[in-house]
Amino acid sequence: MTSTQPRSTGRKREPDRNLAVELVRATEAAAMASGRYLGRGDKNQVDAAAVDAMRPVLGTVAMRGVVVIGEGEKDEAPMLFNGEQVGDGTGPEVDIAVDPVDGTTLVAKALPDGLSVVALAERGKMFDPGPCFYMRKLVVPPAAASAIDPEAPVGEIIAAVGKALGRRTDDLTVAVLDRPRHEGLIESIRSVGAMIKFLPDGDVAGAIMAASEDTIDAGVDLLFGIGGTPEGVIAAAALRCLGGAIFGRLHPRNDEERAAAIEQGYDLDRILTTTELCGGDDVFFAATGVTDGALLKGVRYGSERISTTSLSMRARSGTIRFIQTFHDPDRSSLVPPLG
Ligand code: VTB
Repeated sequence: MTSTQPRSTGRKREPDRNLAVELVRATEAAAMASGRYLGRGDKNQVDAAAVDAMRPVLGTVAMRGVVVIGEGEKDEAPMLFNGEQVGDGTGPEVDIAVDPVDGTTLVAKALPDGLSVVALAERGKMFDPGPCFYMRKLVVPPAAASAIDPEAPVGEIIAAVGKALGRRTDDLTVAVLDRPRHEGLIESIRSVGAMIKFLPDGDVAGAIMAASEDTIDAGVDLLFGIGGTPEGVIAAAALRCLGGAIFGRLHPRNDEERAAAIEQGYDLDRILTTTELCGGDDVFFAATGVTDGALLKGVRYGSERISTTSLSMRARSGTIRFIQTFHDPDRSSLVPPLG
């Protein structure tokens, strides 16, 4: 006899507000503004347009947010800097991570998978990257999350993921940022017969593709390599919603950074798990495609409407939404005026 009972984990609650749906408006605005600079070769223009457009929309979201992953003090960015308070001053206290465009160079050069991204977690639950610019990352899909030893050699990890997915190693595709520092890693991947998808930039998109086995068919099965620590935290927020796992180890660029990290109490040998990078029950994630990619379609500027494609996800409910939106430039406040 088949059960007619809906599957339930017993964790359901009364329907409530899903901030991820509101956050999409912020990533849509950033995508529409920055997408105008497609192929113009200037990544700073891409970033500035995205930040300018995103910030006022975040101000309307019912949250008391503090930016913990922002534009950073490094370029003395006047907006969405670390520590800035965002939101309308009501609602939950949250940590907020923004990447107005992950892959500004992707947009400047019209390469795939440039995204605008925002993630929220409960206050104090996002990992603070401190001085640690890079992190060595491994991302695996849900079925492999508890089946691998992140300290094992690359070939063994790929084989374990294959086994967990019921797939042959040489049928798997590994996403890797295309950088000289990954030469050894690339050799190890090739030596076990797996395929490689090189990412010119943008390992948040790569992590989502790797973790989204049964939701987004992007042709990527795992991700390896050294990328930004902030992007690792943002990827962890996405994985809390999607399932799958990220394992990260801080990777200082030089002795000075190593010393600063140790001095500030970071353990450089420790493998950070998904929940250590982004904890708590309430995690929200939104992303909008700026350039066309395997994950999302880029912005289209039509004669009547501008269209955007976005991803909106929430960890507590596990809901994953793809949202296609048609914006009227004459009526929508999300559409920035043409400069
Ligand atoms: C990484 C990656 C990002 O830039 O931070 C990369 O995580 C920078 O690495 O997604 P390099 O120093 O090797 O360029 C991105 O690709 C885009 O911001």
